[in-house]
Amino acid sequence: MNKPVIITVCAVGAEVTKEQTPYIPVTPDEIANDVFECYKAGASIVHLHVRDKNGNPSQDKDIFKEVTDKIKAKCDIIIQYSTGGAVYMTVEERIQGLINKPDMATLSTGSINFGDEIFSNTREQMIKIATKIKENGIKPEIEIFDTGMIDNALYLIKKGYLSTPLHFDFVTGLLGGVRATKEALQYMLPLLPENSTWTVAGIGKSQFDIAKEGILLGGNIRIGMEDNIYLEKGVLAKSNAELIKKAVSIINELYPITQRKVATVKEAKEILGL
Ligand code: KMH
Ligand code: ZN
Repeated sequence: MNKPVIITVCAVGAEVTKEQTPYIPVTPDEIANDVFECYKAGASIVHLHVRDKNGNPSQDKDIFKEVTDKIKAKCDIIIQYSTGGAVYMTVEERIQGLINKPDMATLSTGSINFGDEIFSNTREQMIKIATKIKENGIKPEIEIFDTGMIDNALYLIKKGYLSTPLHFDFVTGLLGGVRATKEALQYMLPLLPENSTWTVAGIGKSQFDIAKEGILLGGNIRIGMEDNIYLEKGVLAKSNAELIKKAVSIINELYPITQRKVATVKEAKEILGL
């Protein structure tokens, strides 16, 4: 059998509001319950953002701890903290939760337009985040929003801020970033360092189409309301678990071609060297 497909659920994010979809989980209990349903459906990693009492994006280490504890009380899903946070946050704010030593944490290796704002990751900011990730013994996931960000990651490896083997996440389909196409993946994959593992995410309507390409190309997938709130055109997903179930059905439909099943947490840990 070929390598199983790791499903990451990006359940919350920083941008989606209850006005856009009433189904976005924002309280610690809403997040933990939805993540648990996603785990039961087949997700083995949760890419985690948290919200404050008003539902606004937060990187507060105590809220991260509360949500992490609630999830861990229910299941052993791999916990990955966002260090991206929201566009207006300082790097210090973005990395404070890493003291909780989650299994994984993101590192975006470059700046990019994000809506009307800039998601800022200057060289100095990247080095600060990479250093904090390393100090806490956390496995990084390198977020690639555009092709040149791969070269920034290679630079950080060369300078010793990152160690291989690395796990990458291609966040495709953001306006101004790399397109959510098979051709874009085929361009980027040979640029990764040897022995890298990778996931693909698609923003908005590209989510399931690019996931399919990722599965066929041997990669892993990120699915969830941070990136896409629709189950299908015009139909809001009522939970992240609904989106995960749809992803699982795609993996199963492709099985005759790929011989790839949905990865368990144990398999995901082996693949990622956790
Ligand atoms: N919310 C975006 C500005 C990450 O989680 O590491 C950044 C983001 C990336 O979501
Ligand atoms: Zn995120």
